[in-house]
Amino acid sequence: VPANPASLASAALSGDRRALARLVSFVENRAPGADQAVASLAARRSLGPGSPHVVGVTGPPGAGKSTFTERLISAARARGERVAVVAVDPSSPFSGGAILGDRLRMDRHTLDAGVYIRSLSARGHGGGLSRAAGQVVRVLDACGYDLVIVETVGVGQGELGVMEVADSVLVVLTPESGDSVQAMKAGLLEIADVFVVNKADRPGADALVRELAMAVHLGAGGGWEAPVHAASALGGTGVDAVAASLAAHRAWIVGPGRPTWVARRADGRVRTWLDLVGDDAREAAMKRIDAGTLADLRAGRVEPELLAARSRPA
Ligand SMILES: Nc1nc2c(ncn2[C@@H]2O[C@H](COP(=O)(O)OP(=O)(O)OP(=O)(O)O)[C@@H](O)[C@H]2O)c(=O)[nH]1
Ligand SMILES: [Mg+2]
Repeated sequence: VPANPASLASAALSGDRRALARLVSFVENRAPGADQAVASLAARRSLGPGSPHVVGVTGPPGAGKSTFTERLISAARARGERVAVVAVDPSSPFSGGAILGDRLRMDRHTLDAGVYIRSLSARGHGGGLSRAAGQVVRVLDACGYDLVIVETVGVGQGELGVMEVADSVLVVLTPESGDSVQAMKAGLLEIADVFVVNKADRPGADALVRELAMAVHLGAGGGWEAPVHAASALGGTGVDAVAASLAAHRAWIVGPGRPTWVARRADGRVRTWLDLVGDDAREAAMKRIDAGTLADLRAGRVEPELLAARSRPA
C-alpha cells in the first residue's frame, strides 16, 4: 500500500480497498498532501449518468438509523449497485460502543466487496466533522460507488451540518422520539427530504405520521414536499416505500429541483472552503501564541476578546 495521498488515490480508484481505507484516514486527519489528493479527484456529482446518489440518514439516537441503513444497503445490492457507508460518530471518544453497534448491524455486508463501510469519529476534528465527511464523500464518489450513505445522529447543529453533503436527507424518527414540534426544534424538519417514522410496530406511529405530514405541508416550499412514511426497519415493512421516495427525490433534483440541488452544492463548496481556512487559522493561532501569553489567557490575566483582536489581520 503506497504511503502518500496522491498514489493512494490512484490505487483506491483502481479498486484497492486497503488504499481506500488509508486514504480516508489521511483525509480524516488532514494529513499533509490529503487536501491536494482530494482536490485532484474527478468529481462525478454532476447529476449526470454515473453520478452517485448521496443519501444522508439522521435522527435521534437509537431511532434505527443503522438498521434502516442496512436495509437500504441490501436493496441497493439487490439492484447491483456498489454502496459505501460513512457512519459519523459525533460523540466523545468514550462512546465507541455506538459505532461498534453500527458495525454489528451492518455486519452481514463486511465480506461483500461491493460494500464499503467506514466510521468517522469527531476525535481531533474540532469543528471539522462536516469537512471530513464532505471530503470522504468526494473520495467515495471518485471511487465509483453508486450509493453513498452518510449516517449521523441528528442532535446539534454540528451534526446536522454533516447532512449538507447529502443529495437527499432521510430523517428517521420513532413514536418514542416525541412529536413533530420536537423534530422542528432540532432543525430536522428543514433538512428532511423524506421522513420515516420507524418502529411502527410500536404504538403511536400513525399519530406521528399525521402530525409530521401536517407540519411538512404547512412548511412546504420550493417544489418538494417531504413524504412521510411509517416503517419497521427491524421487520422490513415499509422500507421499499422509503427507498422509492428517496429515488423520487433524486429524480426531482435531476429534473425540476435541479436549481435547489445546485444551490445546495454551491453552499457546500463555500462551507468546505471556510471549514478548511478556519481549521488552518486555529492551528496557526495555536502555533503563534507563546507560552506566557497562553498562561495569561488561561489564568484570566488577559481576556480572550482582547487577545483575538490583537491577532486579527488589519
Ligand atoms: N421495535 C423495533 N426496534 C427497532 C426497529 N428498528 C431498529 N430497532 C432497534 O432499535 C435499536 C437501535 O437501532 P439502531 O439501528 O442502532 O439505531 P441508530 O439510530 O442507528 O442508533 P445510534 O446510531 O446509536 O444513534 C436496536 O436495538 C434495533 O434493533 C424497528 O423497526 N422496530
Ligand atoms: Mg447508528
